[in-house]
Amino acid sequence: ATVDLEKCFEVASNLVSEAGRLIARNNDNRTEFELKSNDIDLVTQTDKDVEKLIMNGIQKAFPDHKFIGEEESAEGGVNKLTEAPTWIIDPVDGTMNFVHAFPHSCISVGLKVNKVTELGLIYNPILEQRFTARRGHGAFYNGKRIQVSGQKEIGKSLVTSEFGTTRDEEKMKVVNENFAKMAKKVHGFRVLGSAALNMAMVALGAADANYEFGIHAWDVCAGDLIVREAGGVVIDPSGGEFDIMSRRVLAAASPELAQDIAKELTQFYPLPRDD
Ligand code: LIP
Repeated sequence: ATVDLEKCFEVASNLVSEAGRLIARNNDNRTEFELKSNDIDLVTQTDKDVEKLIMNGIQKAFPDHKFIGEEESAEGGVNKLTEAPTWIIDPVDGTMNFVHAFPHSCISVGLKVNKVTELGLIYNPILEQRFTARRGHGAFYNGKRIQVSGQKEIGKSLVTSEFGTTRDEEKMKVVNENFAKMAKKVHGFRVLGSAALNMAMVALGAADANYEFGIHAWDVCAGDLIVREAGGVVIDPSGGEFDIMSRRVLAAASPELAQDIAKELTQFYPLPRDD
């Protein structure tokens, strides 16, 4: 069956707006959280409520579509990506920020059909920042077309990354090593607490690159398309092809910058993969 992408985008757009209102309403119980894999990997009732809202809404409109969702996966859901239309959802990316009222969290929704990402939405309901893209139709910020900076030189670049959601010693060693390397090379370095919004900042031209080891498919599915539709590149941090299930990502404003950063980075291969 053919997929009505126009309708998919409209349904997702409305659901993301509704989810944004839910996040605003849940501001009162924001600080109540549970732990997932460890003491800095958090989940709130809002994460669960938003995921349910979006999944139920999509299921109603498209009963045969499949899902890969952050909270569903935490409860033992299956992550196998097939050819079927599959929605990849992070209900609240930047949960730590949300819990602390640091106004930099978002809902991230991507749709893959035949394993190709067709649409992506990233919405920060607190600052009302909405990033969207449809494959072949460009990337938009609050309805206005956006473009990456095009920056090629690492020394002139503002780069983002994250500490991640684990204190695993081996992982932290690599994170710190890379932070130190970047500090010596880049113009500026930022850690803002949301993998999806980091990608959105590259698409917007506000950051020149973002890399992270340990991300999940739902953190970067929408961001990958939005960056590419804004004229940027998304690759594996080793310099090879991006693999959405590998838990590794490097987005940049130009292929030259992407390869330069890849060469600098100490590599880390998180286990297990998402699939
Ligand atoms: C997290 C991001 C965090 C990043 C992690 C993870 P969550 O998402 O916001 O900045 O380092 O890789 O993806 O758990 O808040 O949805």
